[in-house]
Amino acid sequence: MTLQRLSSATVLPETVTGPTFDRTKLRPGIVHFGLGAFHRAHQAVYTQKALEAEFGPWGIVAVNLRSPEPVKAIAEQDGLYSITVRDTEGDRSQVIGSTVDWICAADQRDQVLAYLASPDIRIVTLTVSEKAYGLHPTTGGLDPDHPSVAADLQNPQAPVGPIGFIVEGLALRRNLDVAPFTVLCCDNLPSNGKILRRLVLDMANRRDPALAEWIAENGAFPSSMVDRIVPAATEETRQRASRLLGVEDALALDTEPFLQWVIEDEFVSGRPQWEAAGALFAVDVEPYEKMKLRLLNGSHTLLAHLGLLDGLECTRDVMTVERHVRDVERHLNTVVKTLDPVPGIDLSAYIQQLLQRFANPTIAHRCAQIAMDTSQKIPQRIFGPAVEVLGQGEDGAAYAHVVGVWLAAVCRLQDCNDPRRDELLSAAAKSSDEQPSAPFFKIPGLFPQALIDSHAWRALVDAEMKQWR
Ligand code: CS2
Repeated sequence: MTLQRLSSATVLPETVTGPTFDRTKLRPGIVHFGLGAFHRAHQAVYTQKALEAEFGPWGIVAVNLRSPEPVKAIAEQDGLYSITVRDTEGDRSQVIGSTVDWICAADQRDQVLAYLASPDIRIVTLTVSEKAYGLHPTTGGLDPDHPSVAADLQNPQAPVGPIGFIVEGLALRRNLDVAPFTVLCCDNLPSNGKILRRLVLDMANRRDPALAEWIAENGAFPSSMVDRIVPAATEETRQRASRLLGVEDALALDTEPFLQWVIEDEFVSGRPQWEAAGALFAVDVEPYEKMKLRLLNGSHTLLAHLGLLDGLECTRDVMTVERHVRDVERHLNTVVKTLDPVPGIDLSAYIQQLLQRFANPTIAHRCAQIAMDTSQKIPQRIFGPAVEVLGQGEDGAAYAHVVGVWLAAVCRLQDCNDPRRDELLSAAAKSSDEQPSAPFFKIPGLFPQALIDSHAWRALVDAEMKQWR
């Protein structure tokens, strides 16, 4: 029997929660770039809860930059989809309906620009992944050779990348005398608001210095720390959702119960009551970002590559191997020493909670998913703290360990899913038994200079790699 698709006509079973506000009254107020799993199980959930607490014009216009598939799927479901929140206590299904419109930017650029220029849109949020920003690996500014940055510099009125869309959107607003929208980065980058501001001002400045000045004076780029483990959906995810919903949901996701969002309260044109949904507004998000990137994401990178080396599929499988658990614990207990106190957080309880989250047996978080794009993720997770502790006279062994495990996995598998794949694989092919890491340190802009210059640290990376040869 084929089931019907989830839609606004669906009568949900009593066990499933759905939006409690009148969706027909919801108006667009936020443009979100990146209709991926993370956004659907994070910002869209917070926005739904905020709307339930205090209704307002904060519907989400979900924009996917390239792939039309999720846009088509959400259109077929009237903007609705479900998440299944899973732990050992059971499965809870929630239908999320905070999305009011959906666009694939590659097919309908003008529609995206019309929204960005509209005074109704007061916030632009982003989850486009680290590699999409066009961040220069050594300067930390805009990389003019990044494909979408290059295209947007060449052709600013017909943007293709996130920075190009934001700059063009702000330029249109300035011409129309409309105040800027707040730009809220939700990707795993340190001081993500500051980084994004720098990239936007850099692109705007190359176009028209007066535009850059206007943005600098009137715009806002709060930083935010986001957290929820959301594995990529599988057929099993969708089948489970159908059983719980009684209808088919092509966008169904599994996720853990944990949910966190810490945001700098710096919005130029208002915002939803996300605190009513549990978000924390802080004057300085940096301590939270550092904690999360170094503890959660850094250990994830370690876990994922241990899994790849040992042929284990998911993080939960790695967490059943005693020596890997010890290894992750060691990493966490070393890294935590680089952190300043984080307001309201007991770091040892946070670490214990992380170990439980990684081991959640109901969440199939694939090691390969986490290992994707490691060259773009590892600077903020591992290199940053490594440079810091080397500068303080420590040996940085914990970080050399993670790097060694990563490079060993690239050499062993002779493959990786990474924008720098070709360079990494050619370094792997040149890797010798003597100094296996040497060719990787020659890849331009991959490692920071302080790590390249530390022979003692590189020897630790080599020692780690040798154990896996
Ligand atoms: C993971 C993150 O794929 C990865 O690199 O480390 O997506 C992680 O699951 C999230 O940041 C958790 O909030």
